[in-house]
Amino acid sequence: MAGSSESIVKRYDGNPILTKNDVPYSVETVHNAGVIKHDGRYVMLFRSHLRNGRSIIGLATSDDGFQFHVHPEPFMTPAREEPFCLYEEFGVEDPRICLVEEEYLITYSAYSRHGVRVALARTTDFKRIDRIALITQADYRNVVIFPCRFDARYARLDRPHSEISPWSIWISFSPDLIHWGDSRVVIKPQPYHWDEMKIGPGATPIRTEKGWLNIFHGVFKTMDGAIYRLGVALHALDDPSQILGVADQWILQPEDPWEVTGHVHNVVFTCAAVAEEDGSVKIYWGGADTVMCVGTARIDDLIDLCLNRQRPALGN
Ligand code: BMA
Repeated sequence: MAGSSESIVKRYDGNPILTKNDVPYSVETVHNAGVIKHDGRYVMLFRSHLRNGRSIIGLATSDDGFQFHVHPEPFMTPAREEPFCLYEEFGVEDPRICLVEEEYLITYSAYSRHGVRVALARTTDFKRIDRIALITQADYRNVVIFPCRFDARYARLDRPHSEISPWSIWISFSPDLIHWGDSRVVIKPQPYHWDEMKIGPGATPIRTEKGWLNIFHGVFKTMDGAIYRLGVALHALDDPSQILGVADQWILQPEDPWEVTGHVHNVVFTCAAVAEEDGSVKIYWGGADTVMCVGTARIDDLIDLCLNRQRPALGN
């Protein structure tokens, strides 16, 4: 296993892999992208701020997962039809992609004067997109759907906002992708720990022999603002509400200049990781809410951290 947190995720030499200069329409940022393999190519759905401060989602494709080419038109802009129109007025953000039974499900944050909700859309070809439903009420973000059902039910990790507890990772289930419930909290921030302020689901969970790998973000508040880092947890294969381990240490923190400085300083934030056949995983993250970056890790190293260098999932 790798010897230190620095070497757990190896940054790609060509970072940042996508910036606003690569986008053929006018945007101010490129970040927090969902990525998945489709027909042997990598498809990326990335968030961009417009000059009015609101976000849209663009599409880029790649043969190798490192060099992406942006599609000439945005992929998703705020809906014009109800009920989505009312809740996407302030923009669409942070898409996650999951392949479930031959359909790509896309969850994203829908912002409006009524708060932030999570919406669900589907596509089979990344050309035509159909919005399915708004799947949370207000004050939820960061929904990642598992790529299979559990006893016929879909499962997702989600992150409700709370006044009386640091924001935590929950799990919910659904018979039809639209109605969600049977919710329970599964991982909480730890006091005086790198994720003390809040945590949230990041990449779509990855199936491994030992369990579901959940790469999430955690936030620590400092006198100089918040620092967003990435951590990792392992959920039981047959029942993802059971946590097998949460790694005590972070696996990635802002270090490169474009992670430390940008639209929001000191942020690495993930919405995607792609497992490869050679036992590696490509982890994609937004740097400082401004650019897209990628790095690779060994899946076995991440599992080892979860199982052998743990902190409590819920307690102190
Ligand atoms: C979170 C979200 C993310 C963003 C992060 C850092 O609350 O808004 O989209 O990347 O803050 O600014």
